Amino acid sequence: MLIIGELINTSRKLIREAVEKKDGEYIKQVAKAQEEAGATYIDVNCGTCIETEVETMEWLVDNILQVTSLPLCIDSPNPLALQAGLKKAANGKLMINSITFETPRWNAVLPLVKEFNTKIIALCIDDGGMPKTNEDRIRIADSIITKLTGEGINIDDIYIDPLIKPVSAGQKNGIEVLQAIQNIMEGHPGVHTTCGLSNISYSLPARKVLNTLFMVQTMARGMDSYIMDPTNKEMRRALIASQTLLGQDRFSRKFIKAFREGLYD
Ligand code: THG
Repeated sequence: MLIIGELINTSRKLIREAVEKKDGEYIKQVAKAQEEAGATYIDVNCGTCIETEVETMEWLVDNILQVTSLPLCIDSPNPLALQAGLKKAANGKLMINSITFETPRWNAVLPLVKEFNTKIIALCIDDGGMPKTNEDRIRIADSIITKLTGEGINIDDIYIDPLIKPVSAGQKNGIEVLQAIQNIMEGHPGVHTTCGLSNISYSLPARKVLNTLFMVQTMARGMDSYIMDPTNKEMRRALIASQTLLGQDRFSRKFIKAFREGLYD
């Protein structure tokens, strides 16, 4: 299970303020907190800083590397920001978030995957845009996996993001993703799937409950990575218990350890 801590994102008010004030201490604190909570990667996203994305990415990466040895997941649609972040962070097995099957983005990001030998998150989007049906989603995923492996990218480095749409916008948006995960992972043994969890609950109340349960449901179909807040206790409780129930916890060791540490009190 690969947990990508999502908290260093300038769409969050406290991160935006820290960037504006050049408060590196706050960034370091959030990086450290995610590592201590069990994150395996730290996402870095400053996409809201449109004019200054490249410099902001460099500043964030510099600060994060001062307190953690976790590898980073550089999160931007902008190839220049990706390149700047990757250059600064060139240690460990880095991750790029993300490539799509849109021709210009594909052509700009694929060389970075090769140059920096990274893991790669691929969104199910092509030149026709976002998938309209679940068949579109599965077809785009198939094309991306075939093309990436054809380019010499190891299947173990590929993380397909099926793109989560809110259930409030379409009753079947949750169940379709579950079917897509199963289809994609069965069709391409060894490939990984990931997603951001907060879209599923957009515009509904009690969002954390919906996000947590959707994580558990997607895990049961094989999803093996999440872009999430690792410091959220309800989420961590559900994550570990679900791993135990799904045969991902030898001798229930993780569950017992978490219990002893008070996670279920
Ligand atoms: N897939 C991929 N990458 C992604 C996403 C995805 N990167 C960005 C995003 N989605 C995941 N990251 C975040 C980071 C922070 C928050 C949500 C998703 C967050 N949001 C607060 C909320 O929703 O309540 C609002 C901001 C605030 O706290 O002020 O914290 O899907 N590949």
